[in-house]
Amino acid sequence: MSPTISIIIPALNEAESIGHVVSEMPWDLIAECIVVDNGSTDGTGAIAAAAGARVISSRRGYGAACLAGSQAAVVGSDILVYMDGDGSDVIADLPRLVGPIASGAADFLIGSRLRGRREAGSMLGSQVFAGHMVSALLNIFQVGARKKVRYTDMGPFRAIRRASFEELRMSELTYGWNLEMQIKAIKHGLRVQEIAVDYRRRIGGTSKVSGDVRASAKAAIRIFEVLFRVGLGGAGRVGVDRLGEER
Ligand SMILES: Nc1nc2c(ncn2[C@@H]2O[C@H](COP(=O)(O)OP(=O)(O)O)[C@@H](O)[C@H]2O)c(=O)[nH]1
Ligand SMILES: [Mg+2]
Repeated sequence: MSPTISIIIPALNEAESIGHVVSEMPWDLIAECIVVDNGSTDGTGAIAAAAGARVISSRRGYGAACLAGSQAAVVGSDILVYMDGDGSDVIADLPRLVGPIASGAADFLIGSRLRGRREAGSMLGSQVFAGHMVSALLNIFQVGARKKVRYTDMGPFRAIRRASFEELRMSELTYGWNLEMQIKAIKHGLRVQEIAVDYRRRIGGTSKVSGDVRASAKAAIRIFEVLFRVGLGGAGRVGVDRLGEER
């Protein structure tokens, strides 16, 4: 029996791309496409709905949007898939991303843009560097572990078994969300696989993170914070004090 898949797309002011992203959905493979819009001022939500998505809203923040989308997934959905709303991720990679979960071979699949083909200008040098640095640090955290998980990226296009997702008790509401999931996946002993995915430049609009020096610095700080806080143990209280404001 084929699994039930929910696609979750956080989208903030992505009017130029969201219609295209939603209309490209392989509807025969998925149960639903949830677009989480928390404060767009450009009609992103209406465009997404017209293209066939279920649109919901959430608190502000990338992680908050991902969490709200996960909680809104239909009852009976087995696999949660996350991707961005700016057209950078390539939906043709979906079957490779969910296949190992569907077959029972893995619990969490992450698409690595570093292993895949990247359109020129789609990722900044600093993002590539951050991926390498985080993976090096996570290797150090895993010294002595019997089976190591090797990540090369913190990419947004990823799939997780819903039961495993619930076990992780995700709570980071900012851009640290992706890394929190990766670290907790290691800590909970999930069967993790990384596959190569392609990555394109955003279709239009502006980046909320990598295109802006201040936002990038904030995201980098969040990522380090998550790396040390979740990586070194205190996973229980993650995020409670940062509801609301941050991305
Ligand atoms: N709902 C929601 N989506 C967000 C927020 N911040 C970013 N996003 C979305 O998250 C995705 C990644 O953001 P993007 O600006 O492309 O980051 P970059 O790819 O790292 O430059 C895009 O689909 C954004 O629209 C937010 O605060 N709320
Ligand atoms: Mg982007």
